[in-house]
Amino acid sequence: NNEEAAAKVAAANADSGAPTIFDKIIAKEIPSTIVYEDDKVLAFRDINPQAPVHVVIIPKNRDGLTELGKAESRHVEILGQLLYAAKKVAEKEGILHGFRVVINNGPEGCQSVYHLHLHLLGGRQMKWPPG
Ligand code: IU
Repeated sequence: NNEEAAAKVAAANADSGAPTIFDKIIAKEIPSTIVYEDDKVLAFRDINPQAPVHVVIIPKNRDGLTELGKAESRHVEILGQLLYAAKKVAEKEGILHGFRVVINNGPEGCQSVYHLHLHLLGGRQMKWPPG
């Protein structure tokens, strides 16, 4: 039935701790359109954009941060750096007047890649509540 199918999909998408495709994007083994990069943070255009501006912002070193729900005190600095990078990218993209930052967490939060990432969305009128 539908519930079983949904549970299977959620389980398949749960945090396994395995390396993700984002490591290959960081290593530039897979091409991506990078919009911002520094020592700690990489930001690239989402391959399946949900808004005219849709940028994925990630720590270069996952360091156990597969999802926000796994955050520990050692991650506080990188968490701040990711948010500050979101502001810098929003500025660069010309959407400082209105944008949204999203973190999907876990199967029920619709997380599909288990390397913590921020979605920066903008360039259109956002709606509330999100789906
Ligand atoms: P999510 O919050 O885990 O669902 O977000 C993962 C995002 O990564 C999603 O929006 C994908 O379109 C995006 N993405 C990507 O940009 N490049 C890739 O190679 C893969 C996913 I896999």
